[in-house]
Amino acid sequence: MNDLFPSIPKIPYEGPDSDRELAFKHYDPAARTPDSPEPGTLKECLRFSMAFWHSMTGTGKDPFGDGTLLRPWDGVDDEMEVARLRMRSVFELTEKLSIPFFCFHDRDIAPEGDTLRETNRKLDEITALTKDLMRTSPTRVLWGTANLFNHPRFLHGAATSPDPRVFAYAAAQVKKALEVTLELGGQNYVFWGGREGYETLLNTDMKREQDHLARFLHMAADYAREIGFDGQLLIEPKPKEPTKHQYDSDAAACWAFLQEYGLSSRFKLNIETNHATLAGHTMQHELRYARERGILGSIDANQGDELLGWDTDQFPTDLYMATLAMYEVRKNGGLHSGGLNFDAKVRRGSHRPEDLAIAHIAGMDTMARGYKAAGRMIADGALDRPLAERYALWGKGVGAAVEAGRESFGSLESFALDIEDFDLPSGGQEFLESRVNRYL
Ligand code: XUL
Ligand code: CO
Repeated sequence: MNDLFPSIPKIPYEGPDSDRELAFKHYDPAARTPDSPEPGTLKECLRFSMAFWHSMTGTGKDPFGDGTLLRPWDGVDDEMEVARLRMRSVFELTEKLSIPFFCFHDRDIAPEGDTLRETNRKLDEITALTKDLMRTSPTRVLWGTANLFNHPRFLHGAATSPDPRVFAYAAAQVKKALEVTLELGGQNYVFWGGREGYETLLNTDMKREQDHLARFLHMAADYAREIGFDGQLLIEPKPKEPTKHQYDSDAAACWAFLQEYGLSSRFKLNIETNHATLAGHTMQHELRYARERGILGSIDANQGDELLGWDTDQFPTDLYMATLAMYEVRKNGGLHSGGLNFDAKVRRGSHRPEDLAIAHIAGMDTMARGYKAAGRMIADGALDRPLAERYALWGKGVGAAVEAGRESFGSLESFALDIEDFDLPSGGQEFLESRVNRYL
């Protein structure tokens, strides 16, 4: 392990009574939860991941002010040396924090050159360094992706650009990013369509752009097969920002898109909390929707602010949200090849290197606590029992006949004409809400 962050030690688990900044209170990486329906330690079940972009390339810059974050590469001019220091840092910090994975965009880990050829050469150099670091480190890649939104060439979109040369460039970039992800043993590959949407319909052929996006994703899936990348392909829904409207706006829109274009067997979803908030959904809604369709692939664990209309990407500390999100994960039989990637950045005022560790500790403790609470809720049938009762009438009589497809409007009219009293039970919402609180 390097020592680029000397103020951050290997983080110990000290238990819920600890009040130390640099200690876990709920995430004991080696512990097996007794109520776990999934096998493995907490580290194996929660599959935490550090996001290279926020943690390594973030500076604290915002539209109103310059960067504030103190990092070991401050003052280093050679951009390849900065890239090397950042890659070493991600290995050092993930090991110190018992985080088994990291995620990256191609352009996070290596800078762009003047041509794609030169950019790829720089990327190859950092890929070789990464493989080298993996030889002595347990840290692995959860997913890779291509940054198809930063450079001005993508100002009208990438796969949905009106210019086919940009489409071609994006294809070449994803081709390379898939190769790098495969070479680094990445378990998934993510598509987030940052600029795949529109600013105004006045200049947009929406159907044509969506056809192009689907064609692009088919080619990506074909190429993944060609090179033997059998990791999960994931679409990451987000409704807006940077565009006014993004085509992969929420889980339901993605599901419709994947089905319409024959992509649903190869793609699942990477659901992000702050994106759910921007879409006007709870995280639980997005996860439930994906889970029930068998397309819950992975999670970008963060949280937004209900009072702000943009993607604040805060570390998740909302225990209520975490518990209900982990409820869906555990109902999904765990995260499988996905993980909990902290697509989150420290606040601009949290500028010390230690704050980066403390933020991850806060997020990991929150998700671990939610995971344990959800496990107890499931073991007790806290929500399952009332749910089964609520729908019990569908298990017999006319309900069972409707579900079996044996009724028609005519037969139901005969059944309904003489009903006098429905005698409906309470929905029990307040009781269930207070019951959930008992598990927090
Ligand atoms: C942007 C976002 C991305 C994706 C990867 O809101 O979440 O960082 O996770 O491109
Ligand atoms: Co994300």
